[in-house]
Amino acid sequence: MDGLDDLKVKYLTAVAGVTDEAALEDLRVAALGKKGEISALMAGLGKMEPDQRKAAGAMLNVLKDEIDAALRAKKAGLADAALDARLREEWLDVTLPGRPRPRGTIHPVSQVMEELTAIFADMGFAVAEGPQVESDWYNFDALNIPPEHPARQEHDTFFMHRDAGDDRPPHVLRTHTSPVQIRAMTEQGAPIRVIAPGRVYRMDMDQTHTPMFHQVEGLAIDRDISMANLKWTLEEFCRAFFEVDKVELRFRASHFPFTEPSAEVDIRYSNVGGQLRIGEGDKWMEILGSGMVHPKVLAAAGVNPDEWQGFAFGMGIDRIAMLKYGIPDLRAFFESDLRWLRHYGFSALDMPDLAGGLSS
Ligand code: 2NM
Repeated sequence: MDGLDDLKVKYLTAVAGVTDEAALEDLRVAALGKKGEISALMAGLGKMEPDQRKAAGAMLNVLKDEIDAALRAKKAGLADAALDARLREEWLDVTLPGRPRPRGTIHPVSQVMEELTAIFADMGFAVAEGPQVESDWYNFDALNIPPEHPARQEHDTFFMHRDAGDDRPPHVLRTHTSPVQIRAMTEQGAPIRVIAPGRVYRMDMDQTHTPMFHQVEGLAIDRDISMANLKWTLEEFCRAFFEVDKVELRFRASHFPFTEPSAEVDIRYSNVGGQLRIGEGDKWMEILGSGMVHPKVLAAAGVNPDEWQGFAFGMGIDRIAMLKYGIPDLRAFFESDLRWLRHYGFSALDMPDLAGGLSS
């Protein structure tokens, strides 16, 4: 059979010169495809004499295998080259230093809120939230503070605007988070265990007061909750929060409109050269107010006081943050001074949890 050497040279040269897979596929079709040159020659074998056919068939098969092998080798070569090019392009230097951490910090108030939420959650308290602009009913009346009650003046309330001629009582910036507990009791009924941390507002501004500050209040209502449960809960909280084995609390009789009986709670501490230590020494510091929720307050929230009773307490978050982290000046809390925030702020990765020992 003539011309096979020419065919061989033609295709092997073409295959060698190809630089992409599409051109290679075109070549394969031209040579070995159904209507390709080699296939056409194969089809011609039928018209030959048997001897001739045998010899020509063998030669064609050898040529076909050679071209096929060349095509496959080239295809593999192109794939390797493509992979090499990708690997050259897509590289990563794992010896580079890590990216710098975000430079913002967690404010001590946020940190303390996370801490006390973790502690009370561990004791079965859910977190409740509510609006900061409240009706005077939720902020005062429901809490057994009627309109003529002196506590309304004592609270130095911020009132919202009312149009002239609108005689409805104005809304207020909440003066405590107690309205959140009223809403929670009204919505969920009893039994209930919630804490309400958040911003509160009173028209007061001096060394130790800012017009906006933070409070957490707690509420536990069930059939037989007593002052004993209150005392244990607060001691357990202080032990966990101040991270000391021994705490001592002192309950002093007091008066709030929304609790009966009421008690202010002091914690034992010492002051050694300006270093405050909780749980030792002979000094007492007031840290919170508390009591058994007044029957009128339960009734206002739709909870039957003949069936249910419980304790409530409230404390200032900013003050216990200053105490725990040795921060001297309250007013700096809300000045957004970056140097102060970097100094007293916490890492965002430093989320408090009880298993990790809160602030460790
Ligand atoms: C305090 C002191 C004593 C208190 C009462 C209630 C409610 F809504 F359940 F009646 N919440 N918080 C309470 C009781 C707050 O803060 C010094």
